[in-house]
Parts: sequence; structure tokens; C-alpha cells
Amino acid sequence: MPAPTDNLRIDGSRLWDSLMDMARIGPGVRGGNNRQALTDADREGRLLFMRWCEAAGLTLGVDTMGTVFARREGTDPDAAPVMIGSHLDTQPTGGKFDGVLGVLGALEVVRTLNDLGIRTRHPVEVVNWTNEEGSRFAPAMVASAVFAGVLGLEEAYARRDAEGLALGAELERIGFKGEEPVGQRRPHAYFELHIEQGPILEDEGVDIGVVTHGQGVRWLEVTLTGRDAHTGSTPMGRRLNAGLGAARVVELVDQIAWAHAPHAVGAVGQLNVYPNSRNIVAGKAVFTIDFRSPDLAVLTAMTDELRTGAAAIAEKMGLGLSIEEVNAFDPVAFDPVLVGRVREAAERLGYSHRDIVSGAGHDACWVNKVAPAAMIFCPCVDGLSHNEDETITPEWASAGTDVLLHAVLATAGV
Ligand code: HGY
Ligand code: MN
Ligand code: MN
Ligand code: MN
Repeated sequence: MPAPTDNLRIDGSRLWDSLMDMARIGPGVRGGNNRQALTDADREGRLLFMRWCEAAGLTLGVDTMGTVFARREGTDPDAAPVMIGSHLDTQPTGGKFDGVLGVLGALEVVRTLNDLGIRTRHPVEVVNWTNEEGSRFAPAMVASAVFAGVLGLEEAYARRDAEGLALGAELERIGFKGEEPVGQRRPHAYFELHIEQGPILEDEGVDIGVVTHGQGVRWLEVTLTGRDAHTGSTPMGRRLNAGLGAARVVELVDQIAWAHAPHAVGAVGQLNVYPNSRNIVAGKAVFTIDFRSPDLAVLTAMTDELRTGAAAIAEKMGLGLSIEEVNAFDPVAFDPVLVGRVREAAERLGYSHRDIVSGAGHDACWVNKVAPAAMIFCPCVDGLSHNEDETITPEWASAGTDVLLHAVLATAGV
């Protein structure tokens, strides 16, 4: 049997073929993907993934949040599994690789272990986490949050999408409300391969991102309430214009983010005014704020500044204001031992690498609460993601998966 230190590599063309086959499920309108969580397209993608796992000799399990675990036995039946995975659900205008590379790269690692006849001591489990994106059902990373014990199962089931459909009902509808209690499986370690979703690695010509930390996130949902009125006959001074109030708070979000630059970011992704008629002063506005920072104190300051500033705007304009926090996770430091194995693997394989903080949230951020976790990044073109033009090269996909293979070998033991 080959030694892990050998120059073992995965089968890059098999990996790329699987990525392209998965990309055909839930196609977007511009060449990307729209495979939103718990839609029929998500179900189809899950079933394809599960067929591949069975073909690779893995045994499948589905937990009560619909997360799929595909297990490859180790030599020690009592050893806890090394879990490797990510998510197959996408944004409504998502790319082919966000999350998908982590799931299919993990499957490629198992396929390679099969090819090489390597039997690890710890079992290896490939994981597809339910609803990582959080775009259809907020919050993001909802299944790994339940797995980490930071969100209740019933609370997760009760989350509703824009049409009012509940997460739990949709899970049942697509046939993925499993029997296995969430958290019954406790990993020995967890690795997640993911595209960077930012421009650093490509700009610097670096193959591998050794992810040391993930930044913290705060998602707020803001509702401003004024009064619908005629846009022609209502004097400017008599208006309670929630649409205008929203515009001022959107500007405030940008000012707060810039005030805490360069490591803080902020945006308003969704903005709806009601009744949304061209000749009615909007009496209501509902919008979402996404603040992020690697520094918890900064994240707290940003949220406080937003609450104070939005209250002043609402007060001055005579508008009602409500702010709901719909997603919150603090900055995470990944496990230094596993991070070291990622770095050593890149080194051994001759890939250029640099430490990096993840701008995006990942399931690894929650898993890190209950088991040692680490992440591997590969570059993406123009740092673009959450955009149908998201692109990576086969070489980048292979490099990241090679590193994942070696990190698994170093952790699962042979
Ligand atoms: O929002 C995020 O960071 C992730 O893509 N769900
Ligand atoms: Mn992702
Ligand atoms: Mn994403
Ligand atoms: Mn993720």
C-alpha cells in the first residue's frame, strides 16, 4: 500500500467531469446554477450525489435536517469519522463551484482511496449539509448550526421562504427529512474544501488558501413603516416616506462599513418597498443588512452604530422601525493542528499557499464548535462568486482536492 507521504494525487478529470455533471442540475439563466435549498433541483442534485456515493461503496445516512452522510469504513470501527464536505445548494444566481467543489472534491478523495486500496484507520464520511446558502431560508448554514447545537431543530423547521413555505415542510416534500437525530455522528475532525469567493489567491498567483479564521457575520432584517400616500397631491412635508428612509439607512450601512475598513464589510442585499406602485409614496420598506468582520468588537460596534443611526433616521422622518437579527455567528479560529496539516500538505505537494481569513461563512464555522475543523481554499476567477459567471480552473480544483486528500490521510491515519 502506498505511503501517505508519496506523491499521491486525485484524478482531476474524473473530478471535473463530476462537477460538470452536477452543474447540469438546476441550471441558471446565464450558465451558472439555481439549485436552491429543498427545491426539486436540490433533490435531484442530492440523488445524483447519493448514486455516486453508493457506486463508490459508501453507506448513506440522512439526519433529521436532511444532511447526507456517506460513510467509508475504517479499520477501527470504534474510531470517530473524519468528515469532509460542504453543500450542494446554490444561490438563485449561483455558480457551479460554491459548495459543490467541497462535496464532490470529498467524494473524489474517497474514489482515490478506493483506487489506491488505502484503508484509513478512522472512517471517512463525505457530507452534504442542508441549506448552507441561507438565501431561500435564513439563516445560512442552518443544518450545521443545528448540528453544532446553536439552533433548535423545530426553530430551523419553522423558517419560512418568501412564499411562506416552511423549511420542515419542504424537507418532507422532497423526501429528505431523515430519521437520524442531528448530531448523533460526532466527527474526529472536519475539513471543508471551498473556492475562496474573493480575489486574493488569484491576484497573488497562489494555488492554496490555508484558512486560519472565518469572519463573524450579523444579518439584520429592517422594517420601516410610514404611510402610503399619493405621489402627486401629498405635499413633501406631509409624507411618511419609508422608501426614502430605507435609502438613508442603506447609505448608513455603507458609511459604517467604510468607517471600519479594510477588514469590515457591509451590504444591503434585499430591498423591497410596499406597495411598490409608481405613484404611491411607499408606506413600508423591508430590507436585509449583512455585516461581517474578523473582529468581534468591530462587528458589535457596527451593529450598535446601525441601530442608533437607523433610530435617528426613523425618528427624524416620523417612521416606525423594527430591526430583527436573523443570523449571527462570531469570528472563528480554526483548529491549529488541522490548519497545520493543510499547510504541510500544500508544502509536500509543491503548491504555493498562504494563510487567509474566510470572508464568507461556511459550515466549517459551526462544525468548529463541536470538533476540530479546518478549510482549504482554491482561487476563483476575478474572485467572483454568488454570480453565475463564477469560474475556477480544473488545475485549481485538482490542487485543492489533492491537499484535501493528504490532510485526510494525515488525520485519518493509515
Ligand atoms: O453568506 C455566506 O457567507 C455563505 O455563502 N452562505
Ligand atoms: Mn459556499
Ligand atoms: Mn455561497
Ligand atoms: Mn460554505
